[in-house]
Amino acid sequence: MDNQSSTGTILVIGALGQIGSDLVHALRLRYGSDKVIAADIRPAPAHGSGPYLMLDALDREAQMEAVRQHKVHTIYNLAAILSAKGEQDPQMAWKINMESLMNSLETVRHTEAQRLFWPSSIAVFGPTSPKENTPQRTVMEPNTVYGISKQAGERWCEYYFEKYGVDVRSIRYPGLISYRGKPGGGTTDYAVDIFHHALRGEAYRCFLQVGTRLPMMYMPDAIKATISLMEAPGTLIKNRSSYNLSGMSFAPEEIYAEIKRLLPDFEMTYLPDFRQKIADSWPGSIDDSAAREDWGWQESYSLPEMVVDMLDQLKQNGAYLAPALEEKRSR
Ligand code: NAD
Ligand code: AKB
Repeated sequence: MDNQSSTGTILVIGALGQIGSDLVHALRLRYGSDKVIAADIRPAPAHGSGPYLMLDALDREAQMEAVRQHKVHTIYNLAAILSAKGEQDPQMAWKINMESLMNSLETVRHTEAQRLFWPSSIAVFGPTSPKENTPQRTVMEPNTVYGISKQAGERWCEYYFEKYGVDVRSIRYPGLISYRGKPGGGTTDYAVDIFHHALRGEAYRCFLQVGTRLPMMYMPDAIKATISLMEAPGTLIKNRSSYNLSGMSFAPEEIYAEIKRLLPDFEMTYLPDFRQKIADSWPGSIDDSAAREDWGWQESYSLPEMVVDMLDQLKQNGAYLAPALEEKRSR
């Protein structure tokens, strides 16, 4: 398991978000609850299952202190403002996305921490990038503040690896679909919202229009990719900016048809909003051959398999009965 099994702990910043909820769970199962410290700017959840720190990723000293005090060997920094929310306050999105990354890069550079995971996104691509099978290296002219921050972040990751030897690893996640955590203000959020509405017996109004095909991935695949990238020997990691990663691609009407196959009464209508323009600037599919070749990436879930599992999991834990996701987004 490489350095992941050494003494010390793992620090997950932004742990209460959509990815953090699943990642902390998976890391605790793998390495032990006491070895994984969840941290977020929000207070500890009522039913936490391991160590928790309230931490502002913009506070560099606090990040360094947490690493020293808890003998952290690996940081996963997930704190960010996503694409749709970012367009509502570009200055804030730039500040949080860039400063939290710089603080983690500097923390790993100047402390005993040995490794950093920082997620990028398909949002690094823009309207001038090839739309289908978008290559690992190609034209990248993102036109959202989120995409610009992710592209700049990738450059900084590579810079810190080349210049200071910081062992930073990254994935360009597609839109992620999960049953444990709820999405936090992205353009692909509809692909999670739709399940909650369908299970509550409500019609769903999709904010993207018919034909908007985007790269997506089921969260168990994203977690598997993340842990396998982080456990891979450094010699296999040939890319220190960020790896393209692909699971599936679909348009709203395709996921709707899969859900309707299992819940025949479910109905969906379309009312595109400002997120349509963001979605239109992103690829429809991704070439992830570098991740497959370098560290053996292989997805497990197709669209039909993901839909069956999402509905089963949400039914089992009753999560679809939670308040509407729109409430979270408007905070
Ligand atoms: P999210 O919005 O659900 O979670 C982000 C978490 O960061 C939240 O819990 C928030 O409270 C926390 N946070 C915000 N500011 C903070 C600060 N200053 N200090 C500490 N914590 C802070 O986001 P997510 O979907 O879990 O995404 C995590 C990362 O993965 C982000 O970098 C995002 O850009 C990237 N990503 C996500 C997706 C996706 O589909 N979810 C796709 C591509 C990339
Ligand atoms: C978003 O829609 O902003 C995210 C992403 C693809 O980065 N899900």
